[in-house]
Amino acid sequence: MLTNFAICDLLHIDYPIIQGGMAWLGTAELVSAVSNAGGLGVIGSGDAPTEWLREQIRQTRERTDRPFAVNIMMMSPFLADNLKLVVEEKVGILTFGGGNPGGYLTGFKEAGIKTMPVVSSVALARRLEKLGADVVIAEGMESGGHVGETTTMALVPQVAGSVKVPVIAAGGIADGRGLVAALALGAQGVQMGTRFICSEECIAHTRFKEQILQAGDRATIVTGISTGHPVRCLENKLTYKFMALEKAGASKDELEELGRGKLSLGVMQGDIEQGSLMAGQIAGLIKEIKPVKLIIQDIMAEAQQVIDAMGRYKTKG
Ligand code: TUI
Repeated sequence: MLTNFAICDLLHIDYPIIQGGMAWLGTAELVSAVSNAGGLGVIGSGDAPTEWLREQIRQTRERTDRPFAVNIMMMSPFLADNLKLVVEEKVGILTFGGGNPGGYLTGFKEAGIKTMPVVSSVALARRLEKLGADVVIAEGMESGGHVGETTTMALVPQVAGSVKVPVIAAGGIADGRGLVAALALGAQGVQMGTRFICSEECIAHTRFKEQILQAGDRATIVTGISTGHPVRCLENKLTYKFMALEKAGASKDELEELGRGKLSLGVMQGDIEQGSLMAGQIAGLIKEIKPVKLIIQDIMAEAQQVIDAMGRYKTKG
């Protein structure tokens, strides 16, 4: 069994596998399953109201004694109240997405909370390390949802070479090969979103999970580049409409209006044509819905096999 991951000692987890903090889907069901299986479950607060977040924290604590985290989405209309709540609730670990949490990191450090911002550039990784981030999650543009411009393959080694804190790789990872590749690039572990959507415990609508299982390598597309909020989703009627409007020079307001409420329509209500199906490029690799525990065990076992097989490249004699 692979061992000696510094990130596991830091976060008090068994395996260097973190669940992406997905809005709507990072609920107590998935979070507790990931944490109980030895990874780090992450509640995805998205743009949900603070009371929803309080309830998810409470339910997660009922279901697990293991460490878990909350993802703070920086564009949330409830940002200020969510930040207050996680301190009040003494949540031990936070991840951040969709914006720069730099101004808040010192405060969390003083409150004894570990912080793991998601970054898509070396510059931001460096800045946030200086401000006290305990870990940085380097997320490539293969990811689902809000994305940067650099691939995981190029971003992770550059971030790992630029900061002293542990780096977690995210974007395009769903199996043991991806974990080993991330380690080879200088990361200490991985964060995965799309792989965990196709778990038994994830509350996503079955039609959304099936769309991921049926996806090929070119199933996703990035829309919203003109609005400054590029988002990767499975291609469907909504993304075609969005692209057509963008091409026609629609205003930011019009495009934002088209996107409103579409994530829950897709991932919760299962409207696979008109809803937003945020998923990463690795969707094409995922062929089975499995229990979270098996997902994590299979990844760790495959990573071990891959590392053992690498021995054949050693020089003889
Ligand atoms: O944040 C994500 N993925 C996301 S956020 C999102 S938005 C949303 N979700 C649900 C409901 C409503 C809205 C969907 N998917 N990944 C982490 C990530 N963060 N990727 C890139 C960034 C990022 C972007 C800009 C981090 C920092 C940043 O700062 C800009 C600056 O100020 O330099």
